[in-house]
Amino acid sequence: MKIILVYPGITSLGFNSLGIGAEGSWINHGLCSISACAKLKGYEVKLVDLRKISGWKEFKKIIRKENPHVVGVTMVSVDYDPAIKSLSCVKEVSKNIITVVGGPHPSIMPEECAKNDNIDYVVKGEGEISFLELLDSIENNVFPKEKIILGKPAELDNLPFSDRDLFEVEEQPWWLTDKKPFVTIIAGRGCIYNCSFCQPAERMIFGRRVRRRSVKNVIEELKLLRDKYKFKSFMFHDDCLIENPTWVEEFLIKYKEEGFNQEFICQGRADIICKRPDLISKMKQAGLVGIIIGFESGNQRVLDFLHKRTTVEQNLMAAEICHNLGIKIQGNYMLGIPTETKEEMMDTINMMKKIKPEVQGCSFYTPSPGSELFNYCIEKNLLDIKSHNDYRRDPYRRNKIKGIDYNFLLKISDEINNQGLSRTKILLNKIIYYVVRKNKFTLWIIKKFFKIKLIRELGHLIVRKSSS
Ligand code: B12
Repeated sequence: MKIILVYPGITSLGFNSLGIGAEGSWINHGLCSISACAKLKGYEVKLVDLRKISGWKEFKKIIRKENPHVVGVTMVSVDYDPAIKSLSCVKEVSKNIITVVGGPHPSIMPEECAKNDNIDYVVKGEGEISFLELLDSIENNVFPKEKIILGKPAELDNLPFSDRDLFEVEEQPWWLTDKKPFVTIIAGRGCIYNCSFCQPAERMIFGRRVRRRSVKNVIEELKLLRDKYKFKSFMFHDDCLIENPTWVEEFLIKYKEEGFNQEFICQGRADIICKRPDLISKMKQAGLVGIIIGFESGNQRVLDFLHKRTTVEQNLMAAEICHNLGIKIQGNYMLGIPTETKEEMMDTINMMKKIKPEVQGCSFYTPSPGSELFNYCIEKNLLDIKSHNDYRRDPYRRNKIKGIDYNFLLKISDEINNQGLSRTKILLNKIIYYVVRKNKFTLWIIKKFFKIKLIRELGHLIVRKSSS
């Protein structure tokens, strides 16, 4: 039986964007994992990466040529529109192809997906076991009556490693390292924290119990990646790798024992860094070069409103610890949070000026389906999002939250985003936003003729100015 998986992540960069910066080159571990399981069971699996093709005409041509039995589409809320379009194209080619959706958005909003006639099945939650069971029954001509299928949580160490060959792309280094080859890895599922801008989305996907692979299992995958890709740097995709210091300490010992000295990056929290500077120092000795920290706000009332459970003092101290250890920081923070005043926003700007992260992760708060704060915005009638497309992080989309002065946000964020940039780079930034990203033809010329240099720069500048 032939299965086509679809990666629809073109909301920002569009078709023909494979290889452009991080966004054009990241792989999707959810698809890689279900692909590895399906291949292990003997199914033929191929990927259609929308970033690789020229448009819907080509998409339909591929589906027609491949003539799969099943098409499986992943989606986060931002990619809902291209994901749904791909499903209608599949059904236009043949109504007999069984379509299945899974991933964060279908896990959070299964009913919305189930209403769509072009979708036959919605997998809510983890896909490895349930998607395989569904494929087996389809192969035996048994079609489950229920459209929404509950995913069963997998025993992580029993899963095959991600099928990275599915994606025909070389992952590009995240901004905190430039060492190539670069790979990404994920050591666990879920997050123990309750930040209102994120949770309970992850519990809806992965269940209440946060799980982590054994150190042995992660090291085995890294050994394989070392043999196969000779990677020089890697990134842990986990929401907060350091939430389990015991695991990290065991990992560091084994990492060194197995002869690894490659650079790595992970996400962390200010409070843990302050509590365990010794751990961060050990991580640095093993290869940690950069850490992504969600500082979120420089105002304590706002931090408490977000249920972040950190303090402004911890934010400043954590940054100092990292700077002193020579670890680069990507400082993520948000502006335009519901209830936030202009003075409170300025507290954040002033905090970020003190923190001086190597990479500015400035976001204009975007309500994300599945989060407590999203529900709050609905309850209070604050949501100004008009279509799924508006969940994208394009800062020129200003209809996120009602009553926010987005011109003010742009002005104050520019103050730090442009800090340290030459006039030419600031100008380039403006050109990219006002012309290039609005004009597909210019983007095409850049992709075609300046592939390596400008595109890396383009990716970099996008991140420095993007909002969530
Ligand atoms: C790493 C990561 C990123 C990376 C890379 C993303 C990528 N494409 O690989 C970066 C930092 C760039 C990123 C960006 C964004 N991210 Co992000 N990210 C994550 C994170 C931390 C891990 C993703 C991961 O690899 N998970 C592990 C895999 C195994 O899980 P999975 O993908 O969910 O797949 C499983 C199931 O969902 C299911 N499944 C998935 N696909 C399919 C398909 C089928 C057919 C089936 C049957 C099953 C199935 O089976 C899989 C295996 O069990 C998650 C949180 C988390 N812990 O998962 C957030 C998360 C996915 N991100 C999120 C968001 C909001 C974003 C952004 C929109 C942020 C922004 N505004 O810029 C962008 C969107 C970019 C994009 N188009 O993908 C949200 C999505 C919520 C939502 N409502 O959709 C999450 C859930 C975090 C959160 N709780 O808010 N992200």
